[in-house]
Amino acid sequence: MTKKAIVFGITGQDGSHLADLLLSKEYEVIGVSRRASTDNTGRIKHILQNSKFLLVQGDITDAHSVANILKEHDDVDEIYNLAAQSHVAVSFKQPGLTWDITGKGCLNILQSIEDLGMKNVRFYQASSSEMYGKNYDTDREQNKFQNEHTKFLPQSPYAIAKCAAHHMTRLFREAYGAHASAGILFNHEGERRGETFVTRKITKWIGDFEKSGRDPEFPKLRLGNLEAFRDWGYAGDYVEAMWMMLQQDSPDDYVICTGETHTIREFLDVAFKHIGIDDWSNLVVQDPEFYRPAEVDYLRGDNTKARTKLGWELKHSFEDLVRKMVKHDIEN
Ligand code: NAP
Ligand code: F7E
Repeated sequence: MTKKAIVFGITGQDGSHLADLLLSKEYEVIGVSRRASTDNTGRIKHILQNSKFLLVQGDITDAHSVANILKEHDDVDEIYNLAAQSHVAVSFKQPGLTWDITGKGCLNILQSIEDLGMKNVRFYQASSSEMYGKNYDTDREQNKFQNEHTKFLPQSPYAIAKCAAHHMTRLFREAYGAHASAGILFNHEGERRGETFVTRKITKWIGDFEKSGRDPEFPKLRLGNLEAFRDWGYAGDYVEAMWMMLQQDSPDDYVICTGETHTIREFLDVAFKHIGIDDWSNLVVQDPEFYRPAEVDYLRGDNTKARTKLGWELKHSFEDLVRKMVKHDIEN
């Protein structure tokens, strides 16, 4: 029988990749997008005419809006909550909005599921490695890592809102028996990544610089802290893990990551090498505007549980990811 899924956050990076995956598995997909004064469907243009895809308008900060959508589609099998104000730096400037969307939005969906008695539906919450903030564990060789047992010590309004949503998901699982899982995803990137996240900001700049014919007058690339470590994977690989979590008999939480970590400086090295530049120091300016009031210095996940319990596999290496993004931004 055809399965049906609702995806909140359909217009985002992950929403668009997840929709592609679900449609390839013959799902009917109901994508929820909020009203915007300009077109926000750029990432899903290629599926708008698909007869198995339906775009509906809704906003997760509005409990009525969420309930109306769920009432109308109360026969769905799976609900994915990927909607968020997902930019960490923005969350320091707009903490209230971030709380309403990234924190309370999740509650609005979970409570609607419960109120409508949708006992058979499976729910996915997009949790984040940002929840670990300053914290990590260490292995026998004193290497730092985070896994499902590492305690959260969030460092931004975004991360605190994600912690609230994460615990709400766990609570609905324990209190009401909801089939509610959370993926604690480490940074994942790709050609569809928003242009103000650091990886895409770099690869987009390189693409534009190449298109300028390496014009010496081309404005320099302005970045903040280059020393933070991130565990970067490819978004297309990560949405498969989301789907796998909802195919399990029991709901649970899983860390999704590569297990490798690199600094922003290392990302710059690999990205610039791709266009034959070994020394990028005269092309990049460190600008205080892009430093955050509080930073997350080190993220490196341990994906053992996802690999062993879900059978999830990583398909793209760090080098593949950077190459793919640079190539895309040069060619498009
Ligand atoms: P993204 O590109 O920023 O997409 C966020 C989506 O949420 C967009 O579709 C956005 O719509 C939608 N949205 C924002 N506010 C909304 C509201 N009030 N009501 C309904 N929809 C709303 O984020 P992403 O990278 O795809 O990430 C997907 C999810 O995973 C997010 O929850 C993010 O916090 C989380 N996450 C991401 C990463 C990562 O590295 N990418 C890692 C861990 C967790 P508009 O297009 O209209 O703005
Ligand atoms: O920053 C540094 C910045 O904004 C990464 C979101 O998807 O992943 C993402 O959050 C690092 C930070 O991602 C610039 O200080 C330097 O140390 O690309 P980012 P993020 O904050 O790690 C997690 C897992 C999520 O859940 C989030 O939704 O790069 N950095 N210079 C900069 N960052 C930005 N954005 N811009 C700069 O110019």
